[in-house]
Amino acid sequence: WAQDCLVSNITVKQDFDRMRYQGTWYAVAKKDPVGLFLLDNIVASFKVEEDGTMTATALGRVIILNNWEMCANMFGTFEDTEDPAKFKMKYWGAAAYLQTGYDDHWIIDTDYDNYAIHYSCRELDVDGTCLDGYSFIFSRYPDGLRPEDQRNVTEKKQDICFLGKYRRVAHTGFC
Ligand code: ODT
Repeated sequence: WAQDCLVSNITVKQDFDRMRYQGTWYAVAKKDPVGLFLLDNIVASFKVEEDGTMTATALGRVIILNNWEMCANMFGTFEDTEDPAKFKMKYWGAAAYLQTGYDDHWIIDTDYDNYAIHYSCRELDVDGTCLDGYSFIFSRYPDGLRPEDQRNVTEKKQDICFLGKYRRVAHTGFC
């Protein structure tokens, strides 16, 4: 099987269960998009509202206006699609000078209790591969993935054609 890196061929978590996905997730690695925003100390917290809508908040260290370092307080609401693991994420910041946007938000894989692999392609290339995208590796623990999850996570990084493009996300207590 030769990998074609077509975004349309990327598989996501089967029967994604948003209820079990709720709660705190620590970003332990990130593949940045063009014009990266969240730097490190990134913690996301997911919730399912009473009407079933998935929402999230995220904290992370950012640098705005090229030299002002702060902890960004971000909010997101997730629109459902025909695939339960594929969402459209509308996001904005607590302050007007923070980033806003509307991104794909796919859950590639998760066991709900330990790890999750997120994927977002912002711009498709003419050949159907991803020209500009980002991805978070999340852990339920701030200190990283369990050794027994690492092999699977590496495999999934390869499946989404981002292997070797991640950097570690530090948690120093900044946020
Ligand atoms: O940091 C970047 O370079 C791109 C990512 C910016 C999106 C941040 C929006 C966070 C909105 C609150 C939602 C939290 C859920 C986070 C899960 C995955 C990352 C989007």
